[in-house]
Formats: sequence, structure tokens, C-alpha cells
Amino acid sequence: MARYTLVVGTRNWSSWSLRPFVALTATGAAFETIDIRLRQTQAPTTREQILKHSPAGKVPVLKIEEPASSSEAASQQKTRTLTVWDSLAICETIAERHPEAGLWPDDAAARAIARSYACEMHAGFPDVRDQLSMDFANRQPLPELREDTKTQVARIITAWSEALSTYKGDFLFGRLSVADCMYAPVVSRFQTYGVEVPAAVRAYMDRVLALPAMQAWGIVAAKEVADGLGSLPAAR
Ligand SMILES: N[C@@H](CCC(=O)N[C@@H](CS)C(=O)NCC(=O)O)C(=O)O
Repeated sequence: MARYTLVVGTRNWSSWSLRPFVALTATGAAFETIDIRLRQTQAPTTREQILKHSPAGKVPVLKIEEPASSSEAASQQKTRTLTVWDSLAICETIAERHPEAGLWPDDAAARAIARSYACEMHAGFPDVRDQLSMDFANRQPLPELREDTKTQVARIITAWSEALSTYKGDFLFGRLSVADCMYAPVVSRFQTYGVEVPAAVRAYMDRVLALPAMQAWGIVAAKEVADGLGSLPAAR
């Protein structure tokens, strides 16, 4: 049996870390988390702490410890640890290792579109990240949005609406998929800043916010805020 350890950043801020946390929780597999405080400038700095887990120096990181292969075992190695970094790479790895969780749609065409959704989120929406930074446990007034931010917010709402009306399920592609995991931080951002959305999108957001992973994440984020950590927006 593999042993999973997910290394995450300050939960109130770390939008990238939330994505694989939602995916891994959805598989039902046991895992441990290591929480790293973002924005630590004194030793050990955030970067120094992350570098102990990943050469890329960014969270999230998934460590998978499992029995060594027969050739490795021949060289006396009983276990090996695979390190995976980048939120989308981790979600892909989780989906591949847990096909029973159905984290990609069964239908090939739907799967291609779901991948497009995930990648559009992964590579895009810089102004949403900048102006509506994740502040999971807090509620904030909506700032004056730049035109580019408004365009990106509108694109997200359209994309969600189209998927919900096409696939007619509780989540974007019917059951929970990597696409929902990738957008979970945006659900949190829209909730924090009270972004106005149509009723079907509001209902979708409520279902995402009710996921056990989102509830569990929120408890730790609220504790961070109460303890004085995570009270300034940082991660985008
Ligand atoms: N593309 C990466 C981005 C990860 C990223 O930027 N993570 C931020 C925190 S949310 C980080 O590790 N920052 C390091 C630092 O603050 O020193 C992913 O999807 O995982």
C-alpha cells in the first residue's frame, strides 16, 4: 500500500495546494499533510522548508512512499518515495492511481473538454488571481475590478454554466472531476468577495463548498486566521 503525504502551504492562501487536497480527499485514500507557512522570510524561510520536499521550491508537493520494485528490492531498497509537484500533475497522478474515484469523465469527448477546463484554469485568469486572491476563511468587500478581471470572471461563469447545463450533474462534468478540483479555489474566491453569479452557478458553488475536503480545509484556514497566520492575502 502506498503512503501519501501532501505538502501544502498556508491554507487560507494556498489556492494551488487546495486543488490536490480536494482530489486526494475524493479518492478516500488515507494521507498525511505537512503544512508549510508561506511568506516566512526568516530562517527557515518558506523556500528552505519547501526545498526539503521538492526541488521546484513550490507547494503543493505529493510524496508517494511505496514498496520498491523487484529490481530496486534487489539492491536492498525496501521502499521508494516518488515526489510529484505542481497541482495539475498531482491531480493527474491521483486520478491515474485511483481510477475507481472517476476523477475524469468516462466519455472521451467529455474528458477532452474537462481537460481543457482544467488547463484553462491552470494557465489562465491572472487578473482574477491578482485582484481576488484566495482568503479562504474570510469575507471581503469586492474590490473595483479592472476590465480584464471582469472579462475573466465572466469567462469562468460562462464556462461553469455551459458545463452544468451540458452534463447536468452536481459538478461540472456530472460527478466530481479534476476540473472541479482545479476550480475549487475560484469557488472560494467568489465566495470570499461575494461575486454575483446566476442561480445554477450559486448552487454549484454551494455543492463545492459543502465537499468534505472544503469543510476540512476551512477549519484549518479559520484556525490559521485566528492564530494570526494567513491574515494578509499572499498567494495567487
Ligand atoms: N504551478 C504551480 C504553482 C505553485 C505555487 O506557485 N505555489 C506557491 C504557493 S500557493 C508557492 O509555493 N510559493 C512559494 C513561496 O511562497 O515561496 C502549481 O500548480 O502547483
